[in-house]
Amino acid sequence: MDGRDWGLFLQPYEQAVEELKVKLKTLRTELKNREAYSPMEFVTGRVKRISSILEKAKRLSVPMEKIDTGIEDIAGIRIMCQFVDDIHRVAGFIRMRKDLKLVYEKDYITNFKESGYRSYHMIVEYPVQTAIGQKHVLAEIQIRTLAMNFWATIEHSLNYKYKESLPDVVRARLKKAAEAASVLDAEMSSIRNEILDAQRDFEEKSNMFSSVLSDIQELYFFHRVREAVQFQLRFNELWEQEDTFGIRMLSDEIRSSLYRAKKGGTT
Ligand code: 0O2
Ligand code: 0O2
Repeated sequence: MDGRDWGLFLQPYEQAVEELKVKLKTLRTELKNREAYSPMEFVTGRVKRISSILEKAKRLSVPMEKIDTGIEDIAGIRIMCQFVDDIHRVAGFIRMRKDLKLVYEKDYITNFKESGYRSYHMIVEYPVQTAIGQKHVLAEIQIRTLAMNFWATIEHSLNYKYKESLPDVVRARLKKAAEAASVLDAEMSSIRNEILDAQRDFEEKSNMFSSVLSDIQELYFFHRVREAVQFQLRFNELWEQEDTFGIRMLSDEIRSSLYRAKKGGTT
């Protein structure tokens, strides 16, 4: 040990984690209010334990006086998302922020690790206001899906418990499990896209139907009663037959008729 006061050294990191957690949880709530769906499921954070800092410094040959620049994840934030696409949106929101500076990014989703580990990492520099002035600390923001988090949490605890004694066959099985989690993520994304497509389709149809009905109403307003009644009957018939294409054609016909009515022309 270098006789450092760890409490004082870690204080700005604790502050950074607390502040970033509040800010990112606020972003989550704001997105939920704005869009009824937040790309962030939940946010957690931690300051690295002293023993882990010392272990990592030794492994990366970082001298004690340089650990604040040599170890980038003393302050760590984790953001969990439902879908892989959400990860990229969240990364975009972080890049835009003016209260931190992006140092660099590591895409362990495209380039997953040998262990099977997948996550998106952003190393940021965050200014903390302390009693003796401003201090910039490094923080690592890990963004991952719930499936990636499920895998990483279990793998981390197994690795932590068994360290180097983890047999190769177990490592290989963990790697396979990571691939299964990735397949699950892809399947969930595809199901979601299908739902979104169906929703868009439904909304488009329902907008078209309402505009047809309001155009027919308008024809009455212009005293085109006979025409309006005929259009209404044709609409009812197509509706019964679930003939969306037919309704689309009818909609164009009603539009032209309404246009002529507005110009005061004849049918
Ligand atoms: P809410 O309103 O319940 O979401 P904290 O000390 O609470 O500021 P910290 O230290 O990161 O935050 O705590 P922790 O225990 O790691 O959990 C952080 C937040 O993530 C907590 O909510 C947990 O409820 C939530 N969380 C943890 N695991 C899961 C999970 O698997 N699914 C979901 N949906 N949420 C989870 P908060 O922050 O207390 O607020
Ligand atoms: P903690 O606090 O226990 O989570 P390194 O790859 O470690 O030599 P670097 O460049 O800092 O050095 O690492 P990296 O891989 O960019 O990010 C480090 C963090 O990512 C780790 O922190 C883990 O949280 C996570 N991580 C990276 N690889 C794996 C993996 O194979 N399995 C799991 N479960 N997590 C991983 P630490 O240091 O483990 O600290």
